[in-house]
Amino acid sequence: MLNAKRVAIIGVFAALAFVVMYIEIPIFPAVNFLKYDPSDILVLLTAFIYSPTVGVIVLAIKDILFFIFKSQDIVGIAMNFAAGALFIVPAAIIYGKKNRFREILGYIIGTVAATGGMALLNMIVVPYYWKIPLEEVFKLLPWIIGFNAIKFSIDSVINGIIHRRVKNILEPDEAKI
Ligand code: RBF
Repeated sequence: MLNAKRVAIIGVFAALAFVVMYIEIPIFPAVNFLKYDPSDILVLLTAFIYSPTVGVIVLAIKDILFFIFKSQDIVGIAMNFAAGALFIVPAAIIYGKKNRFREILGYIIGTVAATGGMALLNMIVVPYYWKIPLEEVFKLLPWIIGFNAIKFSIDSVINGIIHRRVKNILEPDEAKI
């Protein structure tokens, strides 16, 4: 259910995620257009505590703000959104506010979905974006896969450590698991 408190919290999380997205760390020099930032942890928190739909809304607000105020790169933002959605939607659905096992399974399936899905998407997008032949993009594939696997593994571990505590603070009446 969406009450005024929840709408306010969702707005704060979207704003925080937008600011956190300014931390842009390229993990591998070979694919320095892929930049790690921890903002999807805030998105995943809202998806876990509220719902996958709320998570997608927070992800979209974060990306729209970042597009307007920082990057102005529609391809980069679309890829960030696609990666985030491929990760948080399966993770939050599988978790389903159930138990630790479902939560960990959610992280694993989410990370695999985002890593596999983004490998495919990059094969389609990168040849146009960098105007390089597909053979060249194939050489980047291990780095692209590695980047996404690392990015979403970090997000999973941090979310796994903090999500119950954050839930206890935000929704003390409902926080059981
Ligand atoms: N972000 C990801 O999390 N995974 C990706 O596979 C991914 N592929 C991208 C491919 C291209 C061509 C671009 C321009 C960006 C991509 N991004 C990806 C987003 C990037 O890491 C960064 O978040 C955005 O560019 C915003 O700075």
